[in-house]
Amino acid sequence: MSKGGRLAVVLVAFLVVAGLVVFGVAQLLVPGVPGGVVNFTDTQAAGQPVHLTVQTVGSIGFGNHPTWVSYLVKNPHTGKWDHDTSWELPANTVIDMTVYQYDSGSPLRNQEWGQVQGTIGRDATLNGKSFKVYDSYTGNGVGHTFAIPALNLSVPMVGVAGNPCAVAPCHFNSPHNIETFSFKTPGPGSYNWQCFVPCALGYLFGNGGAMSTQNYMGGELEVVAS
Ligand SMILES: [Cu+2]
Repeated sequence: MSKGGRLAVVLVAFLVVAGLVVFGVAQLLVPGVPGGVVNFTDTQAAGQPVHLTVQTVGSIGFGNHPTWVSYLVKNPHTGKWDHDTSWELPANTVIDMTVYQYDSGSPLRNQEWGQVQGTIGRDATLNGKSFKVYDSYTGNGVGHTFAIPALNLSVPMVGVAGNPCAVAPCHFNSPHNIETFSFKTPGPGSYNWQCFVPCALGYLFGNGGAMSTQNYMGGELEVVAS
């Protein structure tokens, strides 16, 4: 092969490798492809409370990021657990939320996150008992928060003891806490919800990865006129 030919081969090989590296890095930076939107607008008569059930898991166990913490939602139409964190809800309607918390916890860096805020009655229930604040230095600490910044709503998700379930959806035979609370949707609009506990293990300050990726530790409330 001529010198020019060899140079061309090396150049092409270099460009291919460089292209793959750029593509690989881009893949790491691009947030997960948003999933569908689970529709809760036609699950009950107009004006009646909407029942919204989610679970939090310590590791999703499937997909592109099997080790990531995540939320899942119970699809009201199929009864199945979907890995979608965008939910279409009717405006000005009470949402009765139930959270099955399957993840472990730890003391919070910011004790504010232990407070229940923005819910109807400014409280929540933990395994049937009402509470307004959870001291994360007790029990198994707090794993996550469910927070809607636009509504000043935040509820701590109390951690479980023992071996957290490793593959979602988790079932009642794994250790879990059940929390409930209610809030009222505002007028139509798109409102993000998220977890504020830096729970993305292995990322800078725990805030990358699952914390900043749709369908893991955050999502959207798509509130529509009812
Ligand atoms: Cu979290």
